[in-house]
Amino acid sequence: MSTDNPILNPPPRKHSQGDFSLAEVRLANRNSGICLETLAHDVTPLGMHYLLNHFDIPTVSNANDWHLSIDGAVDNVLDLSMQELRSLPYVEHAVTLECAGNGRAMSTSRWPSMPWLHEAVGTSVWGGTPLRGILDRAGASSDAIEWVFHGADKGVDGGCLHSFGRSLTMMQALAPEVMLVWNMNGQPLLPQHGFPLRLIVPGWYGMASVKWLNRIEAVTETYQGYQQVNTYRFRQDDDDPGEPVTHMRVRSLMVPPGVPDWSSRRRLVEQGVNRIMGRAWSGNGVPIQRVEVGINGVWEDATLRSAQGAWSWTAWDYAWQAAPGEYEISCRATDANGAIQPIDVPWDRAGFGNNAVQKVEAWVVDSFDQV
Ligand SMILES: Nc1nc2c(c(=O)[nH]1)N[C@H]1C(S)=C(S)[C@@H](COP(=O)(O)O)O[C@H]1N2
Ligand SMILES: [Mo]
Repeated sequence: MSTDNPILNPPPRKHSQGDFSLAEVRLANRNSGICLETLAHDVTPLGMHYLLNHFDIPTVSNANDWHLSIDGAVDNVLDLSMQELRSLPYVEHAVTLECAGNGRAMSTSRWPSMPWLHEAVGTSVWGGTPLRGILDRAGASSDAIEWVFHGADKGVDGGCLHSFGRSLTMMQALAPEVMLVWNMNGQPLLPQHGFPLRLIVPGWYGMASVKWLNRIEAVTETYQGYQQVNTYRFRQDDDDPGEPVTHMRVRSLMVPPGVPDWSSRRRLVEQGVNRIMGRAWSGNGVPIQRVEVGINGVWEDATLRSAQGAWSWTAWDYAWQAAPGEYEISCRATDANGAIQPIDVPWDRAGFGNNAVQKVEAWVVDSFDQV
């Protein structure tokens, strides 16, 4: 293989500022975010959940041809068809997923990757079977320390050709909320969300929830896959060994009030009471304790509505008495551990974990009857 192949011998990646590159726009067209107005739904409508696909979506025309193998350091190697999986105990849970790169494009110095603003989040009712039952059946050998989840999609990142794979420690994988799923909001998974089978790891950033899952492998040494060790680490700079990205950080988003200006997405609002609503969530099953709404930097408490379950976002709302003028509207959540969203973007080399507050620009007018 020639050494000047730019895919296998890529130049070092560089941060950028200002205008988005063609490569960023290309990624943004493949990986959609939610439309913020769908935050009004408890469950994100099917097809409107955000998407993050590193490589190509595998072509799977018949779920009945799919197999999941469970092998490596196990007592019983298993090879399960979708029919066999569907005969296992069925559970459904509403789970909020968020991409670890959500907010990346808000950094002044951007890592060349998917340029998310705020909308890489969604909540679905995932249906399938608890992972634990299957892992117990396979039985990890006494020297096994991790389970590796392999997806069917393959591609290159940082010069490394690999299929998408992630690992969990034995303990993390045995958590009762971790699921193997084939349904999303009562329908079969859509192709882009992992049809016919994926993992869902509630409370974690999305990268842990491996799609197009076809192999679970017990390993006796820590998994060194690209998506485990080369990326998904919080790092200050290139030399920082960093810390693995795991659970979601506390965050909130609002449905922007009023109506949008088509291209800038700034909001035009009619004076009077405007109910601002949104969602807040944190990771690792930690509940939301408080949400505040900031109107030109003056913070007031929003009212929390009940959460749909331990792993799903909490609804909140706030009655804004809007008088004519120009506004910046923000929302900020605090979780039960006291973690609060920062106002400014926290620095991370690859733009992971940016949970800085959302800011919406709005102009309030007397009445829409004038227009
Ligand atoms: N096989 C595979 N699984 C994957 C990915 C991927 O590219 N390939 N992307 C991960 C990332 S980074 C996220 S944020 C979630 C996104 O899930 P969604 O597209 O269903 O929202 O899937 C995760 N699972
Ligand atoms: Mo992600």
